[in-house]
Amino acid sequence: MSSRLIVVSNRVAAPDPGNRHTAGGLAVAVKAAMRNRTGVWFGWSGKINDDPAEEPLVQRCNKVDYAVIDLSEADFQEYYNGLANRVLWPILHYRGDLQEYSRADQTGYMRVNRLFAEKLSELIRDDDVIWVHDYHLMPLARELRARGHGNPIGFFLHIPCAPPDIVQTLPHHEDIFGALTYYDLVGFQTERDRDNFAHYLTPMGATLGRNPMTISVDGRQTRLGAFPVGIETAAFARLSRFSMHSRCVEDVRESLQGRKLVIGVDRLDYSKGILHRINAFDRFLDEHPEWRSKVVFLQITPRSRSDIKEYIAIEDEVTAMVGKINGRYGEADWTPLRYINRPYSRTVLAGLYRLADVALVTPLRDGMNLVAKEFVAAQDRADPGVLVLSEFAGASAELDRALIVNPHESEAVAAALKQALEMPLEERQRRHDPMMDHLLEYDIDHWAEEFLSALGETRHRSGLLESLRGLFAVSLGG
Ligand code: GDG
Repeated sequence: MSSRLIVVSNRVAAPDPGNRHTAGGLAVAVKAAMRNRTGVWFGWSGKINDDPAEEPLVQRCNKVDYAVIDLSEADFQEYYNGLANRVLWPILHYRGDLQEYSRADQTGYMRVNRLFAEKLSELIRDDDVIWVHDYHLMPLARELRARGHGNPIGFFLHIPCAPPDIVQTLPHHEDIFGALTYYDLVGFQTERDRDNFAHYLTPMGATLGRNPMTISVDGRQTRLGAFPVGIETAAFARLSRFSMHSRCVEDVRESLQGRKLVIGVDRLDYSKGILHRINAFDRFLDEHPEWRSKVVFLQITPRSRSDIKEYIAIEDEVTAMVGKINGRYGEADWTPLRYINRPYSRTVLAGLYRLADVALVTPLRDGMNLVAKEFVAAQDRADPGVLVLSEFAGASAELDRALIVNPHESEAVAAALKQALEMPLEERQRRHDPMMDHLLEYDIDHWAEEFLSALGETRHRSGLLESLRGLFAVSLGG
C-alpha cells in the first residue's frame, strides 16, 4: 500500500459547497494538490470553541479525510490574529515596522503548534509523509519530532521570506525560524526567498551545502528549495471559456457598452498594493483624458482579516480613494472604477478574467500571486489580454513577458496601463503564448510532484544514513 500524504495547514478547505467562494491562495493551491491523492488534510475548523472536542472531527470525501479541530478564543486571538497575522505576516512581507509583537501572542502561537502536534500525533502512521503549510505552523515539525515521529516532514512557505535584517526584528526569532531546521525539506516560492533564509541561518552556525542546497544544524540536515506554486492551468482555461457565456459575465460585458475592461482581484490586504494601484489609475485618467469614458476598472476585493486594525484602515482608505476618483472623472453614464468588497464564485471570476483586456497585479510584495497566473490561463490565445505585473510578486520570476512594473512608481504603472490598452494583437500574442505554455507545463501537479519527490529524496538519503548506522551498530556489536 502506498503511503498516505498528510497535509497540515491553518485552515482546511473542507469539501462543502460553502467553500466555493474562498478567497485565498493557500486553499486554492492545496485543494488542487490533494485532488487524486490519498491522505489526510488536518487543520483548524475556523470555529471558536472554549470547550473543544478531544478528538478531531473527521469527514471523508473521495480518498481524503478532512480532520479539523476548534480553537479557543484565546488561541484565535494570540496565535492567529496575534503572532501569525500581526507579526509574522508583516515581517515576512518586508514590513517589520508594522509588527505588533507581544510575548503573550508568541506563547499562544507555540501553544497552538503544540496542540496541533498533539491532535495530529494520534492520526499519524509510520509510513505517512507529512507536508506542513505556511507561517502559522513553523514550529510544528519540532513538536512532532519531540513526540517521536520520524516521518518525512516537509514545509512550504506560501508567502515571501524577508532578508535576515528584517526577520531578526522579531523578538526571539531563533525560536520560530530556527525551528524550520526540524523539517527534512523547506520549500519557498522563489530562489530569492530560499537564499534569504539560508543567509539568515548561516551566521547562526548552520553549515551550507550545495546541489541540492542543504543546511546542517546540530546534526540535523534540512534541504532548501524553490518550488514556485502553479495553478490548474488547463482546467482553469476550460472554466474561463465556459464561464464567458454565463449570465453574470454576459451582463458585465453588456454593461461595458464596448469599453475596455481592466481587472484587479485581491484579498483586501496592505501587501497587495491596492491603494498604489488606484492612485496609478487616477494618474492615468488625469494624464490621458482621451481614455476617459473608454475604460472601466473593475476591482474585486473580498475582505480578509477584518479584526486587525491595518485591514480596517486600508478598507477606509481604499473606499475614500474610489469615491474621489469616481466623483472627479465619472459621468452620469460612466463610472470609471467599480469597486466590489465581496467574493465572486470561481467560475464567474474565470469568465471575468477572460473578458478583461488588462489585469493590474501590482502587489508591494507577494510570495507568488496566483491571480497573475489565473489571468494568463484564462485568456483566449487568439485575442489575449495583457498582464501588468509587479516586480515584487514571486510570479514575475516566471511571467517575464508581462509588463513588469515597480508598483511604487505610479507614473510607470499608468504608462504600462496605457501601453497594455493600446498594444497590437501581434505583440499581445507574442507575450502571452510563452507564458501560457510555461503555465501548462509548470502547473499545480508539477509543483506538488516536485516538492514531494524532493521530500522523498531527503528520506532516501537519511534512510541510507540510518541503514549505514544500522550496519555499523551491528558490526560494532559483533
Ligand atoms: C498566498 C500568498 C501565494 C480572490 N478573490 C476571489 C477569489 N480569489 C482567489 C484568487 C486566487 C486566490 O484567491 C488568491 O491567491 P493569491 O496568490 O493571489 O494571494 P494570497 O491569498 O495572498 O495567497 C500568495 C498563494 O498563497 C499560494 O501559494 O501565491 O503569494 O500570499 O486563487 O482567484 N476566489 C473567489 N472569489 C473571489 O472573489 N472564488
